[in-house]
Amino acid sequence: MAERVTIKPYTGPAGGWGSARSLTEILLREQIPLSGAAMLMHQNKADGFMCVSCAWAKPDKPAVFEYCENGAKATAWEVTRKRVTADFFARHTVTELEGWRDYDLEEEGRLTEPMRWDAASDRYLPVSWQTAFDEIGAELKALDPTSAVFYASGRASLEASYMYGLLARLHGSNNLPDSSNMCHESTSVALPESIGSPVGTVLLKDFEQTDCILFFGQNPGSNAPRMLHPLQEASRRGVPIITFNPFRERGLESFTNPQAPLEMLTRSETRISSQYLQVKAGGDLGALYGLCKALLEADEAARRDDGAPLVDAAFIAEHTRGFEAFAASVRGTSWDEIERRSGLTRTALAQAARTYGRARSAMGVYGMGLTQHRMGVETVQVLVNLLLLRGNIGRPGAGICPVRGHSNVQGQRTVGITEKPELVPSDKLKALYGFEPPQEKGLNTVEACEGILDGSVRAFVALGGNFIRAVPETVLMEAAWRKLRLTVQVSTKLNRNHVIHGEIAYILPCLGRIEIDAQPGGRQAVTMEDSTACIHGSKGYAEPASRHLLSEPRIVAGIAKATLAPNPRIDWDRWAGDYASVRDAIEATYPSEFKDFNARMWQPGGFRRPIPAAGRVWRTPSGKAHFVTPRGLSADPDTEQADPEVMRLITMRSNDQFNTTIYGYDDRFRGVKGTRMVLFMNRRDIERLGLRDAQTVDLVGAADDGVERRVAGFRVVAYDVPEGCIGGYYPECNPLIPLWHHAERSKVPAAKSVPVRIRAG
Ligand SMILES: Nc1nc2c(c(=O)[nH]1)N[C@H]1C(S)=C(S)[C@@H](COP(=O)(O)OP(=O)(O)OC[C@H]3O[C@@H](n4cnc5c(=O)[nH]c(N)nc54)[C@H](O)[C@@H]3O)O[C@H]1N2
Ligand SMILES: Nc1nc2c(c(=O)[nH]1)N[C@H]1C(S)=C(S)[C@@H](COP(=O)(O)OP(=O)(O)OC[C@H]3O[C@@H](n4cnc5c(=O)[nH]c(N)nc54)[C@H](O)[C@@H]3O)O[C@H]1N2
Ligand SMILES: [Mo]
Repeated sequence: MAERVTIKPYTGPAGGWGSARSLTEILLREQIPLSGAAMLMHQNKADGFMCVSCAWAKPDKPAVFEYCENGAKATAWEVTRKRVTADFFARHTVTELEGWRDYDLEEEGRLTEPMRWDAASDRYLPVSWQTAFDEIGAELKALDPTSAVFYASGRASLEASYMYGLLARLHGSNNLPDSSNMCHESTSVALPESIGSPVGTVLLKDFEQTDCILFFGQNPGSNAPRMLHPLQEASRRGVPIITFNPFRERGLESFTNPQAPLEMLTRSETRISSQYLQVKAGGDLGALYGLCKALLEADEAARRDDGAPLVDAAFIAEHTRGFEAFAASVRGTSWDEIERRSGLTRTALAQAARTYGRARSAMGVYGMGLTQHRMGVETVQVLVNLLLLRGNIGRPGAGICPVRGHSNVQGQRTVGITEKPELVPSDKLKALYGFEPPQEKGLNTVEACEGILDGSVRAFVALGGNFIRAVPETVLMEAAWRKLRLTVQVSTKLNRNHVIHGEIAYILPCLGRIEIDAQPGGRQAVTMEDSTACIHGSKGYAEPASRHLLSEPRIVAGIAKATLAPNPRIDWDRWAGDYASVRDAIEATYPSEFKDFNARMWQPGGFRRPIPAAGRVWRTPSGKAHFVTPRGLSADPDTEQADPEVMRLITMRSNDQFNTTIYGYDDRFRGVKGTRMVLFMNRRDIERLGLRDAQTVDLVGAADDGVERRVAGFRVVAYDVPEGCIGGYYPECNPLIPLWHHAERSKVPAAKSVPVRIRAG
């Protein structure tokens, strides 16, 4: 299929008519009948299903249509009428499928029955569920348990995730990386040190009470569109929204609610950001230092002149530690260095600091633009410091708000999918199930990749996701992946990870969350935790895509029974037949988080698990919140820019994808139609490097480590981005990211400032 490529600036709002049109096209393409469209009425409702797209909070009083363009696309993607049957695999060898685009693989529709790769014919052949479980179990048993990895992608329910974590630990390792290792792990490392909680403190209602929003590196128009509603309401109340983002994202500039008829008819737009600061990639640490410096300077001046102080000294004295060291580090950093690293002027930063300093309550919201950098952890911590300076954590309208990705990624961590044994209540697991949970740290995503490259990892089981496409260092990883002894993919759709596979390879197709899950114990519901730590029940409404599909809990139970010695205290079949019994087990393991779990799961808006920092209880060793002082701005090699030909590549999402799932080749908000192979560049850089708009170029890795990294065939697009920074799409750009180029302290691949050079094609 050849798409016509057009590139022209998009000047409309996020939402609006463009959103309505884009959705209609998808429903038609997926052959969704009206009953499928009616499905959307159940989306994100207290008695409905929780969206399979992002993790944004679900209100207790939902709108009639509580879904967004991308949430509806995700629903359509799951309830599509298209099917991948055994017949499809009979027609195509796996080597042939390797040549297909990601888009074409997933467009084939839903997987329908378990398949096993057959080396002789290079085809996937149908296999019975029992044969699959037996062989997987036999292979896992034959390997050293620490050479098997159990990955999870952030979509599976709390119930499936709890069972999966237990399976890995009973098997003998903490090798439980999940997609958050590529995502908000920088948050999960930063926040416990700073405020003693691994997750955000903000609730949806804080958006109604806040006086100022600081918004860093998150693109709500594409990736959390329902968040545009609270942002729109805040903006209408006159709340300043100060945005830090190298790209001018449409969703952060203006929004028309596609579900408000009057707004649509009158084409009225709401301005979202009051100040837009186009920080350089990775320049946020510098920008945050600038905000803190301006605030401290203004505070000193105010105190001198008997004005109202801007720094909340009483809060700092009562609730925090480390202020003096941090303040000294800020004072010791020159404006010159702050401007150079951030790409922002002192004037602009001082203006933002003034706005922040005037606000009674303020919140810091952020996404991948902060976490996916080498200094990702430190940057999040300095954002917390900025909030602490004015007591902006633990009161209404204030707080820290990481915007999580996958719909249950936060919840998976809550119920034990983690490589870190200290985050697991081992004593509880021991008491409940009579075994010694492994105490050795397991592999996170980057370490799992290292183990696959050096051959120490032999088996990879994936509960969802498309690991090989999501990780960095694509070329070396694909070659090493093929040497794995066993690869098992629990999936809903065909993807790259099925066609790049190990010696023994299984595709285990599962029910999606929107589908009816009938078990011996009746029709089942599952639960998930949203970005604000609220836990919701979710019930499927659609007919399953195939009668051969099993639920994720059932598949985990099947692998567990075939792999583990029988344990009289665990009845896997009972769990898989009645998820309420899994929820009882979750409650027994985490009694304070999940008190009365089964009774509370349908509470409108979800029930919130306790977040001590939200009530100013700091679960840190000192019992106080900490101003953590980073090593200083010069610790970040990516913001040095010694060689003017080395560009910082930002890899990001279009408006037409969900991670590695490509819905289409348009990025409406960035004015691109018909292609994903674009390179957004500042016009002055285009001239400086002797290039032309619309020219075709290659990107090559600039790291001096002996590995050749190249992606060919990008079209240069002149765009409003800071000089020295360029933008391209994930996952196409992943071959350019060295595996070692990750956040130093969390090992999140640093996908937002990849050093590359441009070569005329
Ligand atoms: N429709 C849709 N929804 C999704 C997803 C999807 O792919 N499609 N993915 C889900 C997942 S798993 C996740 S993690 C989230 C991701 O959602 P986001 O956090 O929005 O992720 P990205 O699209 O990667 O882009 C991040 C934003 O950061 C900006 N940015 C890049 N570098 C920097 C920087 O150095 N500093 C600052 N301040 N900003 C920077 C980019 O311009 C972009 O606007 O969305 C979730 N929701
Ligand atoms: N360069 C670059 N790389 C990145 C990022 C970036 O910004 N830049 N972002 C990173 C981030 S934030 C993330 S979260 C990762 C995402 O990495 P992953 O979570 O591994 O990838 P996804 O693309 O979300 O996985 C898509 C597949 O999940 C399967 N699936 C969908 N629904 C279900 C379900 O209900 N059950 C099961 N079992 N399977 C299902 C389908 O088969 C589908 O093909 O990528 C990371 N990689
Ligand atoms: Mo993510």
